[in-house]
Amino acid sequence: MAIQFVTSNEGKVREARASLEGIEPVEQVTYDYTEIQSDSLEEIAAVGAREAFEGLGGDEPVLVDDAGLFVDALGGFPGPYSAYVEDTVGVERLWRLASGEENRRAHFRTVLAYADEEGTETFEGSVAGTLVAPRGEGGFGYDPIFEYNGTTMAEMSTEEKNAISHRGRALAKFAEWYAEQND
Ligand code: ITT
Repeated sequence: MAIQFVTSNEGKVREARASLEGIEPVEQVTYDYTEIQSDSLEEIAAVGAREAFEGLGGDEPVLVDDAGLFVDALGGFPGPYSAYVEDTVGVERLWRLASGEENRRAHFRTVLAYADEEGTETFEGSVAGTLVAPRGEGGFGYDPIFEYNGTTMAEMSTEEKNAISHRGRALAKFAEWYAEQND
């Protein structure tokens, strides 16, 4: 059965397809679930996944991904507000803000929530890196300013990014759990 990935973000879908290839097909679905105001990505994703599962008819499993970039020197900002900050301030200006800080450490974190008739499960992944001036044409969102081991995520292929990224790690945990369920 295909998994309905409820997201407006094609980059997330590309990464999920690459990671879950041979396990389950991934269909991109748009459904405007409520993004509750919370500091917890787990809670935002789990509530969204359950609402989307029911709203879409309640017969096909759904996946929701709530992610954020957390900048150490800015107290974890933009965190759960990363999408809003990307749309308003933009990636380049967030970099300029961070470039004034001595500590340029940041991490990405994502929570995948899977909902089906049995319930809701969440899978977390994170990766630490350094903020740099934008480089690279690949990836999406904050990838051009996020460097891991000397390479920005926008300079990586989807497979390279999945091998080390927050989402790749969460998808790998999900795939392992999913395989056990369907044994
Ligand atoms: P959906 O909610 O429709 O899934 P979105 O892009 O709004 O799509 P989020 O609410 O999870 O997703 O927002 C996360 C923000 O962080 C958004 O600005 C993304 O571009 C960015 N982001 C998420 N994952 C990322 C990644 O792997 N690399 C770079 N930026 C990422």
